[in-house]
Amino acid sequence: MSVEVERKFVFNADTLKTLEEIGVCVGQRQFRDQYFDTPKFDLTLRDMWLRKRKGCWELKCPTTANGTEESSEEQSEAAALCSRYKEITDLPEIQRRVKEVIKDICGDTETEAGLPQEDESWLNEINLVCFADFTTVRQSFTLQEKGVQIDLDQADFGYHVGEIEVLVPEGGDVQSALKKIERTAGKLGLTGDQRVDGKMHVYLQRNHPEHYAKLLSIHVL
Ligand code: V4E
Repeated sequence: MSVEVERKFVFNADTLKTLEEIGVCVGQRQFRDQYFDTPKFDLTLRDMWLRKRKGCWELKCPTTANGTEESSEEQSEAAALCSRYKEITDLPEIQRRVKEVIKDICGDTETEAGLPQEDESWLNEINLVCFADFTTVRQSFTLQEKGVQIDLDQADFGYHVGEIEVLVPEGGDVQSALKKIERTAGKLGLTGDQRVDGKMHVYLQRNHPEHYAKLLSIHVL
């Protein structure tokens, strides 16, 4: 399991030019994301994001879900511009965590263990439905700074956003990841001191405005 530390940014033709000068384009790909939740949005209200991308399941959960306090360094200005999520890709572990939440709400449910990734029967069993479905064209870059990836995303619903991302093994050095991100932002000439909305912010705002408002009010978004 790893922790994804990332900072989103607004990009334009100048950012792309800078990136092409200081980085290496490592490819362009297109993928479809389908996000799932209960009809009452029990997962996303807990900041848990379950999705299927390219046939694989992924769950993003807050890193402080177990109540761990963050150090003052981790609450710095640079950190405030970044998000941190645990990324879980092991399907049985994803099912276990999702069921843990659902169980608290609807009581115990039984699902078949060891289902293949393509089998979606577990979704029906615990009443998960798709609430977001969109496709992204992503151009990825690396810089000399080790372990930093920069993605420029164009979503099919008319929103584009960049992200600087560093993956940290769980329990690893988040501080150093934040510093790498800050240095990279400097090289790209990013000046903003406000968090930039991700694709899901804009998707929910347009397609599920009430839920979006609720997530804002409880500070999930
Ligand atoms: C964690 C999260 C969501 C799930 C999607 O995460 P995101 O990083 O936006 O996905 P993507 O496709 O852009 O990047 P990849 O996963 O390929 O690296 S949707 C909302 N959140 C929470 C969240 C937040 N509170 N603030 C910011 C800036 N981003 C995400």
